[in-house]
Amino acid sequence: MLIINGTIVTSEKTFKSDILIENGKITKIAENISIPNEKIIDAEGKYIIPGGIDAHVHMDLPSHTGKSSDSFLTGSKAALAGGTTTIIDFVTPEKGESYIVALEKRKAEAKTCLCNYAFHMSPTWFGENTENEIHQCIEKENIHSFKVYLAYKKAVGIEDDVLLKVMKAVAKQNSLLTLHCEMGDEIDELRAKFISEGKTQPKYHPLSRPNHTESEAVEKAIRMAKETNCGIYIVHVSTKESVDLIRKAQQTGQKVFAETCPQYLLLDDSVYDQEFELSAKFVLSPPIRKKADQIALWNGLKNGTIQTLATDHCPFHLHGQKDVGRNDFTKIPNGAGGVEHRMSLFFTYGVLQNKITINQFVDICSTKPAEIFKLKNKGQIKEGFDADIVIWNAKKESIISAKTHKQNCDSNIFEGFKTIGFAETVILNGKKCEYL
Ligand code: DUC
Ligand code: ZN
Ligand code: ZN
Repeated sequence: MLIINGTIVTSEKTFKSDILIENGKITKIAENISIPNEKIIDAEGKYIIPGGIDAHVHMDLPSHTGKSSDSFLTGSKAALAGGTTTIIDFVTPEKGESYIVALEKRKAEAKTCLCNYAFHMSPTWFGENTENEIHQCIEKENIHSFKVYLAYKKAVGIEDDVLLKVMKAVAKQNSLLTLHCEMGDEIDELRAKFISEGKTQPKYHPLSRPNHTESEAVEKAIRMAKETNCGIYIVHVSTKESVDLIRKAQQTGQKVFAETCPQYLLLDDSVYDQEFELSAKFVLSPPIRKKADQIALWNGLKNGTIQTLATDHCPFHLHGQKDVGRNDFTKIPNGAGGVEHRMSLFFTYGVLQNKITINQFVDICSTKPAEIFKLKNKGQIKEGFDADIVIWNAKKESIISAKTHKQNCDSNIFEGFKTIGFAETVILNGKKCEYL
């Protein structure tokens, strides 16, 4: 396949060139490549960018209301439609279960995935064989990140003694610890207090998880990572205070990476001042914050404190799932979808509003997640790299709606958002995705 006349965008530069693709790889980048009988795509007037990498999604996530509504099949279709060619999901062993056994089960669930995928392993417990299993994940299973939850203590969350053991084991193998940073115990107390006072509506969800419950957890993670010499990646950073702490740690030379998500950049906490039908979809954790936090997050992306934009894609239907918590916000399954619109939202509200450059767009959506999570030959338009390529039409306008999205969910937290920019052609491992 030959792509001609397009404008290639990398982390560093923007230039016109043709691209030759053979056997799923980018084999040549040069001007005026001419090969007879090659399948030609004319990308005149379009950008050519590496396929997006969403480093944080939860397809088929079990909850008390059934699984999150996107399966690997429907969620990956939505990802591809939005220009994302690789997702990183999670393996979450039961407490006491072998990590490797859990991994095999998860691989079976992911068989229907249409795009490329990888996993983070989630240590939910630590036993005698855990260090060996972590080693096996790295050496044999291509897993390069271990994700712990400091919230959700009654389910997947861990206590500090386990966190310390995991950090030491991950540090010893020179790997990366990924963290959901929220102070679980304090949050559990606040939730119980609100419910006991009859404060049951979704608007109490953000009040039960105030900014300091995130930033204190971030502070603790940074401190313990320093003591154990462990590299860390903090998922879904949502507050100004956390950005400040992360920047300070980075300035001392500590290996701390950070991720944020479109919902924290584009929505503010006024979304909770609505009736249940409209506010329940915003029950996700951490919650939607204030405008001042949005500004700090945009600045963090611009100045490099935050390296990646992921989605924490985890949709639940309003009808039949979220509405289980109509009389108790703590029963609403946490999460929302985003994998389909991550890139178009970031392009529209980031690049087109001059908050980031188009090169940063590529870096943050694709190149950095590939580097951080060691996705070999991904995340760049470069000779020898996998041909995961998006031809990006920067002019196409759309309006996001649950009526038209590909995600399997009866609602969308970005309902009504206008987007400019669209993944017009998606090439996955050298083949054009025809069914999108
Ligand atoms: N937060 C959510 O809102 N959903 C899934 C997991 C998480 O951390
Ligand atoms: Zn999380
Ligand atoms: Zn998550």
